Amino acid sequence: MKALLLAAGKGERLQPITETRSKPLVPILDKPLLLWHLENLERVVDKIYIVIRKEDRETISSLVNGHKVSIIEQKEGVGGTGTAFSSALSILNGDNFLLIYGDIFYDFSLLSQIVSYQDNIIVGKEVGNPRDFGVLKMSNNYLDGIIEKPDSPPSNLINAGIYKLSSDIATFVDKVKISSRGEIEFTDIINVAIKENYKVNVITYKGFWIDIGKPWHLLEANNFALSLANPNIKGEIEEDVRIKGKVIVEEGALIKSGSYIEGPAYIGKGATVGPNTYLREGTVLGKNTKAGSAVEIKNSIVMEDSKIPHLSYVGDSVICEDVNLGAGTLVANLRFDENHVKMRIKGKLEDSGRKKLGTVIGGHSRIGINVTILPGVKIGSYARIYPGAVVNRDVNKGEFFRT
Ligand code: TTP
Repeated sequence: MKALLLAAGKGERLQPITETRSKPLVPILDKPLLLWHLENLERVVDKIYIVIRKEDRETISSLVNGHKVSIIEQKEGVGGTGTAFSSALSILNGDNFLLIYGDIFYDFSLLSQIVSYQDNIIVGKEVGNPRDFGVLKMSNNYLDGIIEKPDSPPSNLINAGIYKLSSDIATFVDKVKISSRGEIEFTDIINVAIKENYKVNVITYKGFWIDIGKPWHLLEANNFALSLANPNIKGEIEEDVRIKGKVIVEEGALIKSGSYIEGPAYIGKGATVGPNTYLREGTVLGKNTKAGSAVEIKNSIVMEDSKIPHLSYVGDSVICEDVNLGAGTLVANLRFDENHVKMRIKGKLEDSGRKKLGTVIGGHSRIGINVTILPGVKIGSYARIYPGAVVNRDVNKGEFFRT
């Protein structure tokens, strides 16, 4: 069996995280999402093909070096999952194949079950907000169609972006038109095929699944990965450090005296924590990061080379690579009225569904001393925040913000 991984999306909703890295490279426990897919697919298929954007070729080629992978560039012109698929038709060769959306994170053990089925399969996942997804219509476990983002969803079962299909699906590619959002959708190819008697069985999956579309989804995916990881201390722990629960400390990391770490937490290679630093559940520090002295971090991702060196609090936040937080930077992650925190996604204010959500700071930004950042505010990459500022609105890429 072969697998086709679609990884040529723009990831606009994930900005500012995707201002400095493409979506397949967002880190889960300090490892690019794409590698999670590859390492798990390699266990169940013989060959993997990844559809990527042309501009990602160099980065992705070096990342996947050593894996059984071929790279296919998505065709130019109208984008979409259907275009990604049709860019890879020549590899099908009459065989059955897995097709996986590259921006999902789930319990990958599902894959061995999927490859064992004889029939065409689509995986359905029950969610509380089906209006945000492609919703599955079915009868007797057979798919009747996929309706994109319907106002009145026929069920809570949505398309999880995991399929096992026969190569005849390729015959329907040319029958699909551009969708209302200006893309060629793979789900439309499936819809046309079903009308012409191509049968697809629906498998309802009960395990963890998330589509990493918006910044807070990255927190949820990292939380799930932490829940599966085994505790492992490879780095150096000084005297008078307290470690509680499941904690992973990678090689070359150093935890200095007086630090208190409540797992689950992940401390990447070469990271330095402390002295006197409090890391709480859900903290993920990337390689060569610095947290402390006297810093508190809770349920947050700090990507490689970023520094939170003195007297700061960061909660429920994503700090991208090579960011520096000045002494006394404070992130607010809860509103006074305790309502859900909203975040602006592609210009539209959206309910994150979370009572606790801090900030998202894009790569290479510099935050001055004594800065306060309000809940749900995003700071673009390469931004500068003037000392003492209260950041109460989104800051653009490269902007110098002062109050
Ligand atoms: P989407 O989440 O629909 O699109 P996106 O990744 O571009 O994100 P955004 O809407 O925030 O800009 O993509 C679903 C999957 O399909 C994802 O794994 C990427 C893949 N994809 C392609 O391979 N090519 C494409 O042209 C598009 C749009 C998506």
